[in-house]
Amino acid sequence: MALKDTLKLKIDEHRPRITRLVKEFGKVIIDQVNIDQCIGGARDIRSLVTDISYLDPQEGIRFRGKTIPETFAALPKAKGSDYPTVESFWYFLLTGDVPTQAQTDEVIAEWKVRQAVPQYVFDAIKALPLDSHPMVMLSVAMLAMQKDSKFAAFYNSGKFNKMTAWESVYEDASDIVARIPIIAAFIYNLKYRGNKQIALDPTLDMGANFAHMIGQSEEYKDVARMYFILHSDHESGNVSAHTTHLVHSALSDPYYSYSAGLNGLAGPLHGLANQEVLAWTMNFQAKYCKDVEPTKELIKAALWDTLNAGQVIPGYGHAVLRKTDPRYMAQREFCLATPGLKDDALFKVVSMIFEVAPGVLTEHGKTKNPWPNVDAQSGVIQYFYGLREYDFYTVLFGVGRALGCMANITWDRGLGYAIERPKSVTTAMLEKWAAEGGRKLA
Ligand code: HAX
Repeated sequence: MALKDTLKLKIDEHRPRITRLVKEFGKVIIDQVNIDQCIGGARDIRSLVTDISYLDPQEGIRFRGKTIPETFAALPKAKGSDYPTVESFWYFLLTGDVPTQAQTDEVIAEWKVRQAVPQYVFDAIKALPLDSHPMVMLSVAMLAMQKDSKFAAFYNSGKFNKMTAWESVYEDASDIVARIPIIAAFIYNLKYRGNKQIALDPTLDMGANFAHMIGQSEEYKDVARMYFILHSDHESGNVSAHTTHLVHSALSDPYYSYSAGLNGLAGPLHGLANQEVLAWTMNFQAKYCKDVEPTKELIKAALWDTLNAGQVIPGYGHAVLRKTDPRYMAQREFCLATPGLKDDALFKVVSMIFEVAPGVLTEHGKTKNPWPNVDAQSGVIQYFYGLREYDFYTVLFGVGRALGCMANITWDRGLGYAIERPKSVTTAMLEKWAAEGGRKLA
């Protein structure tokens, strides 16, 4: 059965569960909110629902119930590779089912049709100053495509219907995930390769074609597949996923929604941390290792200098995780298993930071999680394969994150989730409730 038909069945099956929860159990309490959470970024408040992925603080991410190794093991592999195709992962994220090879091939074929990026998108990118950040280019490209949104057209058609609205979200979402690697490759070639563009290869899967379009090696095809899958989804509360969900909850179409999500991803406390990690490591080498080899002592000194300057150690800490991010470990294992990479000088420095930073952060005593997150490792791999322009790394993250954000908003519409609108209070109200020992609940 085609992906969209399977999805329809799944959504139809799921709807009664949501209806029953709201009708029969709507007033059941599942969490409470304190002043810390109210002032401190709504941390840990259980107020979002998604079945696409779940983040356990100790275990890390599960996609549709599967850990990262289980996900990689279960999905059909790309031709001649040990890694799954991104297309099979998309099917899995959307439906929760591991696709067969035939179902995967159907998605690959479907994306080939969808991936034709209109010329005006490239023109919009080119109209920007070349020294614009590549995330600006990606976000502008996303917005430029809005004019052809199928969801917006459906909304404006006068036939808008809540029950079928998800179908046009699915159409836009699929166009976005198929096109975004093509746009990213265009930005890369425009910005760093003197606009020497490479035509897409219609015989390749998404990851392999991205590698081809940025002039990369055969081995990089697996890097792209792994990278896009690892960065796809991290449940709903992170800034990029939450922003995409929030904007779409106003029935803004997927282009508006993901452009907004990308703008959130571009923050240094979120997706831009991968660029920051490389910048930190390069600065460290330039400043502390002019005439000497990097050592743990030098790294420790540099980490303390960063902390004492009131800055964060990029790539470390997490709002939910309380252990080393399994996305970090998956990339580290890739490095250890790749000839050349495991002996790479930059990998060695990053490994030394891994040995030292958790102790330093623990001694510093502020962060709740001193362990590395996904961004601490990802730049090393890109750098090794020759992607040395590290302000591009968040664009790679954005290509992967599109999969999770688009799967989520397709389901948001399928299940008819409401416009998001939390309630504000004033500081004086908090002070009053603090003095009274808590707000009196009716
Ligand atoms: N270095 C220094 N201080 C840190 C820190 C780090 N890596 N991580 C947390 N802290 C500090 C916080 O700034 C905060 O200090 P204040 O009390 O002075 O405000 C304190 O420790 C408590 O923070 P927390 O509760 O442990 O962490 P938060 O949930 O508030 O923030 C962050 C989570 C990821 C934003 C944070 O750990 C951080 O800034 N890390 C560095 C940037 C980074 O790597 N971001 C990427 C995260 C993963 C991701 O989204 N990838 O896209």
